[in-house]
Amino acid sequence: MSSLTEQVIWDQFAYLRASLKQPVEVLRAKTVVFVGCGTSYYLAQAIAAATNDAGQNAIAVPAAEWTDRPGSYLADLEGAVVVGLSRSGTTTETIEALRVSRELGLSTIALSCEPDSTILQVAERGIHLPTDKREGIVMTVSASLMLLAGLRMAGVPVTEANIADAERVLSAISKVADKAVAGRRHFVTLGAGALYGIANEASLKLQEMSLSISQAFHPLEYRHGPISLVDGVSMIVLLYSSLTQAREEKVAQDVSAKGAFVVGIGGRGDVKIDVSTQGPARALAVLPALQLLGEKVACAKNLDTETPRHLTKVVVLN
Ligand code: F1P
Repeated sequence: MSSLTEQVIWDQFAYLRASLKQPVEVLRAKTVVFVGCGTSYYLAQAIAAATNDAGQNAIAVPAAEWTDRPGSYLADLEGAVVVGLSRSGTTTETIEALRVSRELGLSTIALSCEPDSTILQVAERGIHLPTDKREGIVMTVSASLMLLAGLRMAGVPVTEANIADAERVLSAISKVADKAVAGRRHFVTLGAGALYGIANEASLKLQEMSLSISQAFHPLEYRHGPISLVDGVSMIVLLYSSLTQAREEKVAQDVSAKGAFVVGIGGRGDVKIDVSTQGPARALAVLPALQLLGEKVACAKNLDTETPRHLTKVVVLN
């Protein structure tokens, strides 16, 4: 019997397809600043990279950092548009980041999965993305929804084919997850470009859902020190990019030779999951599978992801 968390992961595609019908504006400004917390910040990283790929200057900043020191991330604030991502729409730091942005005279947009949430009221413009009410503390379907909307705002054409690809990748990883997870206690996720934010999100899922020590890096960075941790209990998830696949496959060979079990998503590994989506939309094609991987590691450790340790659905600071 699968958990409610797993059922929500499997059932997310109807929500993704429905969201394709929602109008979104393609962002055009001197610079687009995506802000968020936790999962929403990592989605911001992926969306910002996709936005740059589409020819529009963009950065991703943790919400509290943008509130406290915007100048450390963008020297010239003039003409910037700030996009706040928040499933709940009530995360204190993200609300503050938008409020500060308005005080600075910047345009603001909010993405949220809660109707009429605070963030949608604070921002000048907002997009509500209806989500599965069964979703628990750990973000799954809402993360995919905000990523999809953000990619479309970047000007990335997300299609039914990409959503169907995400379903296939999810199904494929469900068939090999138990083999990949067995006996593994050290987890690493690697991704480049827009996939680096997804690697961070996958790592956060492993931390939140399965209480695993997990790290995320750019693939070619891994040899520069962190590789020292690889041994026979390492599982390394490599999110391949078509552009750099050959060099990434050499990283897979290096870590495999040191004892790691490599989950190759879009390329070579001890298990290889095919991905047909190319370009920045690949971030969406692989995200649901990575959500399930977190759930599978949690199951292997007999952990209930409906009650993740120390976490609440929203972080509200007083
Ligand atoms: C942000 C967040 C989540 C985290 C946990 C607490 O929420 O930090 O990323 O997984 O659920 O809240 P939100 O601003 O997107 O609602």
